[in-house]
Amino acid sequence: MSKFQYVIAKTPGKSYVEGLTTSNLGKPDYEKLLVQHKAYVEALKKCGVEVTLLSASEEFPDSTFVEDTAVLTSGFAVVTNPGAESRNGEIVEIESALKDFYKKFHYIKSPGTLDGGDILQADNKFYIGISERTNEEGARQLKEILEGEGFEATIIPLQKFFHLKTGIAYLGNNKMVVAGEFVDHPAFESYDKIIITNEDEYSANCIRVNEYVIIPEGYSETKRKINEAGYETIELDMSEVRKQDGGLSCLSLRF
Ligand code: CIR
Repeated sequence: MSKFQYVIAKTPGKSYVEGLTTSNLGKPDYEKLLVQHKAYVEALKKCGVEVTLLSASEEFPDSTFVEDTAVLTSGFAVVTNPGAESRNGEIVEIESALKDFYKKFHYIKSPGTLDGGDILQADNKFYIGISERTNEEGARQLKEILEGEGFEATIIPLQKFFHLKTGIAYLGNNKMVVAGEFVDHPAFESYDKIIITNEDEYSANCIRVNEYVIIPEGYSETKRKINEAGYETIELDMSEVRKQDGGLSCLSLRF
């Protein structure tokens, strides 16, 4: 797995509490969220990356979830076309921030829609989820872009998960963290699977960043399994992020 050098994250605005959610976990506490977001940025720095922290945008309540706006590789960036109307304009700022790092851009175009949360990279392979946010046309466009750039791409229609990466994470060394519908999914048969139980499902959204795997706090079984697989973990309290259907991967673009 290639080493990440850079991360883009974005401070949540006060409007975050009015963002999209299906969680039924109640209104987020904004002050608590800021503390959690700060800890997230600090954890990434500990992993050895340089963090570009964009300032808050009140007009886009969900814009702290920067992952959904782009798909990044070492050689090019794909600016997505986020599937939620209220989030679509988030790509303008992200494209401009990415111009400091990338020369080559591709774009997902309407009627295709695609959220970065539906995209998982495992070495030279990409998995593209079709979800409420990513439609068939968006998935097809991304597959064509990736194959044109020499990657493999497999499209995976989701059954229950919100985004593909809600239930799966790649740790490198052929190790795949899987939950729910991905545990027995034929597409992931060839990986060494770290299986997350239904009750710990939220912790399947974890991120390997260089020498560490960042996991949500409160999942001792997941921590044990990932430690046993040979990774050092950093645990973060994600309570206020979870209330808006977010997880660890959603809060950053890593490249
Ligand atoms: C949304 O509904 O778009 C946000 N409230 C949560 C986005 C989470 N993003 C992700 O899983 N990649």
